[in-house]
Amino acid sequence: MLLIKGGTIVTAERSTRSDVLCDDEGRIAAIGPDLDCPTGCEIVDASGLLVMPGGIDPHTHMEMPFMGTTASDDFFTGTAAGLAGGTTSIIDFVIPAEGQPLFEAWQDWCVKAEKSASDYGFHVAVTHWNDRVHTDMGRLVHEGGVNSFKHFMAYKNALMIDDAIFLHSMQRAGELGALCTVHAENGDAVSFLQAELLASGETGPEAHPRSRPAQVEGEAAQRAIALASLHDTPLYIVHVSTREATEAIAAARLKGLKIYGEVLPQHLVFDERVYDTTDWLSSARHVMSPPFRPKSHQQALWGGLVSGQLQTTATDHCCFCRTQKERGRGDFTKIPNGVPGIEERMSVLWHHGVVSGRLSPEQFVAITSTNTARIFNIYPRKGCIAPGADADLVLWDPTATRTISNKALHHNVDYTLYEGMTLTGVAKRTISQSLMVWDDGTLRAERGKGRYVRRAPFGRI
Ligand code: DUC
Ligand code: ZN
Ligand code: ZN
Ligand code: ZN
Repeated sequence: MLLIKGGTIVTAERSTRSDVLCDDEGRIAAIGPDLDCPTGCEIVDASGLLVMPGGIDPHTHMEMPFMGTTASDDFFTGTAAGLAGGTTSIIDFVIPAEGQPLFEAWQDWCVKAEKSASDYGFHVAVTHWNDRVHTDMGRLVHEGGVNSFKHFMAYKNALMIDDAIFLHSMQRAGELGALCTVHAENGDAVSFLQAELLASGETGPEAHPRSRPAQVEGEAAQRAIALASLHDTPLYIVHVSTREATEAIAAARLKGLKIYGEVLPQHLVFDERVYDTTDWLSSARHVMSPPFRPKSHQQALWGGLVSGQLQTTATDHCCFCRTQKERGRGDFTKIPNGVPGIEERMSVLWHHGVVSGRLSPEQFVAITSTNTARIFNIYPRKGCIAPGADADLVLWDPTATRTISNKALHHNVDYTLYEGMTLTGVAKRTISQSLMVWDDGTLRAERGKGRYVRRAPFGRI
């Protein structure tokens, strides 16, 4: 048992001075001022600290096979890094191999993820359509504890689906009470622009953002919303990075459509100038999709988060080391797309969101944890500080600062986007299943300790 004494509990609704008692089953047993310490209970001094629900990162790609290689963080190293940064759960993506039945792919991912240090769940990607997919979606919802499916409108000749497949999947998800999620970029437009750039001799990573300009995301977001509106299917748009997509989501919500949007901290902090360098590797390390944008888009993303039109933050944590990025030397379209960020997410959002005055601490909790738990139907087990909820907590030091250095991070990749950045707001301690797994610089992540979190379908969505 753990008794967290003297801290300020911050939830998505309010902040209160209160103690928290965590039981031996990994759940919160009691909350209140001056709780007594049962015999044998360890006391954690939280004075001066905020006690918040552990972060939930609903968008990671641990050990994902992608673009001819495999993401370098596995489920252990990636979730351990998350714990060190205050993130206690992830939702990763099952990506079926070409033609692979969805249920079988999910089983493969379940085996890979057994080594996770933190709790985890899966979205399953629908990459083709046939009767088997229809059946497997049902099995995944009813037997697999999956309540969300992923759709890629980009990555032509690989993961990309056409509108007909998307509509079939939306209809089936609607029957099942599952949520559709989407990577919204027009993959045909990207392919066209990539070919044009390569033909004119533009082969370096600085061509990457030019092959995926803002209109490419805006068009896909609008189309996805229009398709979802046909049957009023709820839709969650991942990594919204443009003003165009943000405005499309806000307009749809004003019409009463159930559209949700996710933002990545890296899009809030970095802009297209990261590609404006003669250092090939530095530029290639920033190759992710959607790419970094002209700075003006950041205002819209912050506005979306502040107003609640965009609800969640995630990282798209997808690590590729220097040798993997080198695969794309001479052809930017072959640079594996992806960047790390799971350990840095909470600090980056506190510093740039709360310290800057844009967000309240309660809004910070909402966008790093509670809204995600609600949207993916794991609330109030996760994203909540209440008796009976999982004892997944972060003890946050709101005034401590740290300078990010890859050497001090725990992910399995040879760089961080935030190298040298000084941030205020640090995860001082992280508690997962009532255990102190990150203790002021000491990581006690345990391989295989994480549990698969089954997510029930929605009653009527
Ligand atoms: N974008 C990335 O940058 N990496 C993984 C997949 C994606 O959509
Ligand atoms: Zn059916
Ligand atoms: Zn994506
Ligand atoms: Zn992704």
